[in-house]
This record gives sequence, C-alpha cells and structure tokens, in this order.
Amino acid sequence: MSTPNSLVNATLVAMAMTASALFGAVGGEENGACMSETKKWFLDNVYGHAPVGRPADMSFCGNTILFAGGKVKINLTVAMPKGASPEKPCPVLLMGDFRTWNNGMRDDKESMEFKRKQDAIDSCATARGYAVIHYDLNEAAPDQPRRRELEKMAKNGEAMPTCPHGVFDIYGGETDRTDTSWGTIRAWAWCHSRVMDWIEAQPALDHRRVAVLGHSRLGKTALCAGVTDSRFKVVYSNASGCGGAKLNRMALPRSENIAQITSRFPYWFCRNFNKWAGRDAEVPYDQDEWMGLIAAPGRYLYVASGSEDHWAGPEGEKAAAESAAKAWDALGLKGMGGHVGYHCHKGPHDLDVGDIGKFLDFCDIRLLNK
Ligand code: GTR
Repeated sequence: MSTPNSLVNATLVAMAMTASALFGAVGGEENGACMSETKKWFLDNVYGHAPVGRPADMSFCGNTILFAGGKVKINLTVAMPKGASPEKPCPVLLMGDFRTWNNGMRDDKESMEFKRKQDAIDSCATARGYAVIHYDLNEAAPDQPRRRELEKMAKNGEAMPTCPHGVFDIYGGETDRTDTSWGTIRAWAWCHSRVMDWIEAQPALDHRRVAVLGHSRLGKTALCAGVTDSRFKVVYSNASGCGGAKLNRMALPRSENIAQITSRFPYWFCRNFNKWAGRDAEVPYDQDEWMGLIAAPGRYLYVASGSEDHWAGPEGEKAAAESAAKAWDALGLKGMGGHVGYHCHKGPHDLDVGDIGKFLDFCDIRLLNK
C-alpha cells in the first residue's frame, strides 16, 4: 500500500524542523517571530532587513509594477515560450540587470554586448519552454554608476527624478539608514519578491515553478531572494563570490574579502557588515549556512563558477555549495547531485548561454520532470 500524502508531508515537515535546528529555518519572507538565529545573524550583520513585505501601495499595470502610485516603477520585459497559456502555464526564469534604465537600452559597446548575450539567453530558454523576465534594478534601487550619475546631477542642479533612490526613498533606508537597514542587495532581492507577486497574478506563468538567477552582484541577490522568499523554487548563483556563494573563512588570497567589498560597495550591505572587515575568518556563520537556509522539500540550489575567476573564488564557491547540500541531506533528501547542482566553466567571470544551458538541464529534471 502506498504511503498517504498527508503522512509524507508530516514526515517532511518534521525532517525540515530537524534540519532547521542544524541550518536555520526554511525560507519565506523574513518576519521576526519565526526567524532562525542563522537567518537573523545574516540579516543583522550582512544584508539588512527589509522594512516592509508586500506593500499596500503596490499596484500592477500591464507589465509594470508601481509603488506609491507610480513614484517608483519596475518595467518588466517578458520573453514567452511558444504555446504558454492559462491552460498550460510555463515555468519562469527571473533575472535582473542594470542596462535598461530610463526605459531604453543604451547603445554603448558594453550595453550592446550585454544585449547580445541577453537575447541569446532568452532564445535558449524560451526554445526550451521557459519564460524569461528581465528588469532594470537601477529603477528600483540604484547601483554605483547610477548613484554617481545622480550625485553629479544633484551637484549640477539638474532636475532630479521624484525618488532618485527608488524604494529606499519610499520605504526608508537611505537618509535614515541604521546599522541593520537593508542594503541594496536586500532591496534588489525584495524587488524580486515583488516581481514574484506580479508573476502570481499572470495566468500563463506558473508561479509554482519560478527560478531566480543572477550573475555576480546579482548572484548574491538571487541567493538573498532565495533565502528570504520560499516561493522561489530554484535559486541559481553564478560567480557571486564574496557576499554570495564564496566561503569567507576559506583563505583564498586572490579573491575579494570583506574589507575590499565593504569599502568599494558599502551600500550593497547593511552597515554592520563593515564591522567584519579584516575578520573574514571570524564570522560565526559562513555562506554555506546562508545557502543552506534555502533547503526544503521541492526547493533547489544551483551554483556555478569560472575557473579563472579568482576574484570570486571558485574553490570557495564549490566548497560552500557542497557544504550547503548537507542541509538537504539532513532533510533526508539528496543534496549534491540531487537538490544541489554545481558546475565550473573554463574561463573568466562570466554568465553565458553555455552556463544557462547547463542550468536548464538541471531545471528540466527538477521542475519539468524530464
Ligand atoms: C566586482 C565586485 C564583485 C562582483 C562584481 C560584479 O567589482 O568586487 O563582488 O559582484 O563586481 O557584480 O560584477
């Protein structure tokens, strides 16, 4: 006789609780009452806390998400596979970028190269039955070049956008920043959650099969979104390095350390992260434990590196993925090679269509039962 589903579910929940004791509670947007100590440490010390969950002043208009009546907007670009419909909703890949702010793709060489890669990724994914969603994170929470541009505009007395710092200007964290206020990575991850809210309202998109992914700073962001929002079923970090998938405690002299990242990109993290500069080996929790927080039945982690990407520390990313996989093992689920995947492409710091192909091979089995 087969085991009833309710019994299987009860067993999985009990196993998840056991793993929680080892690795911290499973995802879901953070809320004080049921947050594990591990997760609290990371939000207090590294990424900061989001001041709101789904805000009451958010609305949707077509492919645009509006905050505070449109003071801040997120414009989504959606590439759909053939045949997706409300009767046959398709799985989704959610990616952010920084190239389309001001509602237009720039035409400089770097942006054109980015566009070529993005189009290749979209074609590859849609041909395999996945929708791809892109949007410009600068609109929601500006990254460094956009921040510099805004500073210059302010200095020159130019007309400023209503909310130059995006969601920080609406929900707080810019001028009233505290030691644990959200940094930009947490804010971007929060935006991914708002896009997830939008996905849930789209009948042709399958909100139960959404993968969040990103490269480099957006790999750090994908992990943050995966830990803080359990609706993301698959989380893919590509070359995320320090503050992402790389272990801080592993001595890798060629890779970025906490002092370097907090001095160049202080606003990516909460202020408390500065206190760990020069103390990488002393952090009480490491990035494998951060990624282990994603572990739950039906949730998957994928990590990829570049063999020549010494700044991101491929050895540290691989070791962290292997260690994080133990959170799934503790649930009685297969970790490495099962719920957790890893590959290292030969070459530098990059995410290209080859990486996406390998990642989709992983997703096909887990999300599409292929
Ligand atoms: C680097 C930074 C890395 C990485 C990268 C990127 O300058 O040191 O942590 O995130 O930027 O996002 O491209």
